[in-house]
Amino acid sequence: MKIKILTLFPEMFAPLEQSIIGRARKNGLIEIEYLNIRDFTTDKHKRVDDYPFGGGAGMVMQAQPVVDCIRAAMQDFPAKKIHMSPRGKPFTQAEAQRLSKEENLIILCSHYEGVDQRALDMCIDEEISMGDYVLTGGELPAMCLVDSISRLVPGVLGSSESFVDESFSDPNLLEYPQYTRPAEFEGIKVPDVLLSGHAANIAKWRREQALLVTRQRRPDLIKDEK
Ligand code: 4F9
Repeated sequence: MKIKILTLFPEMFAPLEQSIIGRARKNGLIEIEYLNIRDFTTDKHKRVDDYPFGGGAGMVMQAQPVVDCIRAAMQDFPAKKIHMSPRGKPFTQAEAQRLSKEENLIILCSHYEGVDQRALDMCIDEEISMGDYVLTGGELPAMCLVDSISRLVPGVLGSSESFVDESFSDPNLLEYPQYTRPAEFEGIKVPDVLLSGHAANIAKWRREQALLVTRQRRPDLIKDEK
């Protein structure tokens, strides 16, 4: 998979060089390229934003550098063009699954005060939100998007990191509690059933725990109990 990220702050993306995504990039499974939107401005002072028509707080990213940057990214690169925005469709694991099947992606990072709407109307296929809160920019949500999509690309996760197959684990439930050695830590013991070696009882316990924690914390995830 190849991803082009369009941003005013390419240095913010250092986390994607670490850990599992960093390894996937070294292995050539994931390719990430950055385009600095400022490099595309025709303004002699390199400005990329201006005051909003109609007044109001904040600055608006101008259409010209954004559109020219997206067009440059699109050269010989047929890709779905995504804008990170609180106005977008809420991101879910199902959306991550869908996008992980794309060969190419272009991700535009902007600032909430906004981008000139004409640039979005002309160039963007989808807007995606990472939650109902406002950030200083779309860079952190873009990193979440890249991370969640990349780990679903075949070969990115090693066998020990392997994601739980959606057909085995219920995507509508939160995870059951996990334990590892020692069997007793500061006087607190691991639940007996997990040490029993009885596979059916362990599966039943885990299912009950997953239901319990989901009912307590995220009842909205359990469709029939809403
Ligand atoms: C984008 C917040 C996606 C949540 C972009 C400011 C954003 C965001 N999800 N906030 N710019």
